[in-house]
Amino acid sequence: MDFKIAVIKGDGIGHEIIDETIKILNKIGKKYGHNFKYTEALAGGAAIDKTGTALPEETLNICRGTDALLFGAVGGPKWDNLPGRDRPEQGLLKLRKELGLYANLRPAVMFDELRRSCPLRGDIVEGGLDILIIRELTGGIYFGKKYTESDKAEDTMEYSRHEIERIAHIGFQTAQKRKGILTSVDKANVLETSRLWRKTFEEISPGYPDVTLNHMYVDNAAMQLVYNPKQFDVIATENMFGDILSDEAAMITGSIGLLPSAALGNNYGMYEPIHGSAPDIAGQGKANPIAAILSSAMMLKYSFNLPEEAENIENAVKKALAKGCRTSDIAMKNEKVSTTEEMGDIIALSL
Ligand code: GGG
Repeated sequence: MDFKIAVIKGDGIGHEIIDETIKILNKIGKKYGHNFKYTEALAGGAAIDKTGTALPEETLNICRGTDALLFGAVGGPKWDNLPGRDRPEQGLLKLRKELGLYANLRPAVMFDELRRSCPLRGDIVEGGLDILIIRELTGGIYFGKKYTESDKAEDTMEYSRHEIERIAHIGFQTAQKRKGILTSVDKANVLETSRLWRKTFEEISPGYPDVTLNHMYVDNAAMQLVYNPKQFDVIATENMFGDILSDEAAMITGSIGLLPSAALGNNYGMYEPIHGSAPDIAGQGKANPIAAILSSAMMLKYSFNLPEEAENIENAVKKALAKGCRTSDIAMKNEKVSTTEEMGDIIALSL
């Protein structure tokens, strides 16, 4: 089959990790007889440099003409203080909004292959870890009204019932397919938006009698993720809380370089690692391509309905880890460190 994929490498390590991901997709295409046709587009800092804006109209047109979007990462100090210009991150936010990608699935899975050697928590998380964080992606404080003057700045958190309802349904339906436990994370003891969030989840809950709904304040959830991560199965939360909690969950599984994501709307999907552009290691072959490669597996599953091909990629990642391949973020002290390209090669050989 033929599939059209928009590719935005973005900034920093975005290039290296997406190059490895395309290597894997091409091999999968060959193996299963699919033709993946890529069209590159610009967003973020690279787009600011070339066009003056973080999300050129042409990029949106390219995405709209494709079946799915593979995204690397955006941002970097070079674009931090450009007066009167977009920041690179605004390009990513606008892209999600324009394409209607409101549901962000962020699985945090600890690989058995890393459990014993994980630099952080592998030793204490017995029996593995498999959490799915669902982050609302097109509302909240990232999209509310903003205001800045020299000595004052404001960001506004806004949510409509409709925005909460649609993400709540995704949360309940996802929990139904897993263990039937949904934890809704908010800050309802302080925020009005969180009170509406909690009320809406409560109202929807009777429609899903097979799902147990729990509520947790975000500060407690941050603590519980470190203290006892295995109590969670599906977490549904608003935009900023989900951004923060998924980075935290990533470190419990070993590295932020391992976590993929799918940003889904009603008829389009964008797939990106949850990590940013890591300008400090860009261009040095140090980035871990696994998060991006696993994001492409999510693309095969959710946008192209190719579950077998997706599983092939997931298994190849596990095999590469079982063979001892480690980029620097997941290597123990005396372990050999592989480059981004070497990790991509070993995964490709394991397909
Ligand atoms: N691949 C994710 C990425 O580039 N992250 C940088 C960023 O803009 N993060 C903000 C967000 O995800 O909302």
